[in-house]
Amino acid sequence: MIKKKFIIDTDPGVDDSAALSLSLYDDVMEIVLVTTVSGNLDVDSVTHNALHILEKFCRTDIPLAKGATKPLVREAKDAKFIHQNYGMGNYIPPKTITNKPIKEGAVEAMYRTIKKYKNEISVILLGPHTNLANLIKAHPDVVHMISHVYCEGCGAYGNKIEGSWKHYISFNASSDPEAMQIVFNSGIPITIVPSRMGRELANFNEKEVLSIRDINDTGRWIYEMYSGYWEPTYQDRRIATNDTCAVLSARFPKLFKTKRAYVDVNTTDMPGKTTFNFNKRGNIEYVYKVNRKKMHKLYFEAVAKLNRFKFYDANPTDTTKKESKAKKVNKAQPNIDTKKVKDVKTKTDTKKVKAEKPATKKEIKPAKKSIRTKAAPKVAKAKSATNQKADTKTKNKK
Ligand SMILES: [Ca+2]
Repeated sequence: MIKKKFIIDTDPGVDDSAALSLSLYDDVMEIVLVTTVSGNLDVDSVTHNALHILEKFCRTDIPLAKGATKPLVREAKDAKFIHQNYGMGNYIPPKTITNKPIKEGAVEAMYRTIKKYKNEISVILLGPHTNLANLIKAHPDVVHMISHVYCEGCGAYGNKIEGSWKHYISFNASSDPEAMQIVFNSGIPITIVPSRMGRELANFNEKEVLSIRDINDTGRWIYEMYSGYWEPTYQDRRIATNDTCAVLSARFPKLFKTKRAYVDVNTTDMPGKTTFNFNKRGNIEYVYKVNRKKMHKLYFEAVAKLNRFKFYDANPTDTTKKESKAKKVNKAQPNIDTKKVKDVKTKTDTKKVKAEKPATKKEIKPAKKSIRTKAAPKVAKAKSATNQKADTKTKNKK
């Protein structure tokens, strides 16, 4: 099967970490480059996290280039209040890793790679758009060489908070609106997965998160990250899957329904506010609907595929006991057992969840298709030491 080539630009980030890991052994996606950008944490921290993920999943063959240390014209801000101090929820990445970034910076590495695979590469932006904007500024010809851009953030209809509708300004948009404006006006075909998709239409509830934990060690790792990443402003416990949806929109476009638009990004009085002008000739595919059941099934299958990787010495779930009986596989040359993928239950096993010791509050801390057009005409996220802090900051942000 011929794979489609992708560059993933990211700032891990809980959701970024899950999204990146699920793309590493996909049958269709070939990740040719990972670039990092200042966003959820400073660029050194997110680079460390991304390198750790590639190392953990035996994909140090994928080059990683470090990108922008700050937005185009603004000071960098972070989202530790939801992604936690190390950016990976309740999971603490090791201090020491052996994987290293390449010497080239993100802009030059992207340009070289995109030129090498002219019109074959799609770029998935999971953080602020700084790197791609810098690339377009430095090498304007690149806009004719990129097949497609998939990104997460923004919203066309605002956000309902505490009973009233407010303009929705997502973290990625407000962090570097000038960069986002350059990308959206570039004429490159773009798919936008609005934040509402991951939060309200394709989110995981608490029971589903527990089911992810029980798939395998990778699921337990994702659970540990998620357990420090409950979405604020909602009364129930839910995990937003924004970045994962952005990757899935590239991998499984039929899962989502889109409509075309032009979009303008405010860079003055409400930085990051996006205004959509729905128009059949627009260069933006705005994602407004998802097949939630199928999306969750594909997610579970992708996690199950990563069952050769160990994050923990012991696993408390029955699932792991079964896995321990599985044949040992050389970690350096991971072998995907597709049979096992089929065996994995993709729906919540209610009996099993009930049979296990229920997670205590302490365990699950809430603390925490396209056309190329000419340039478009004019037309937040993540919990810290306490819930209160997170909620307050979030409200202030919105
Ligand atoms: Ca991100």
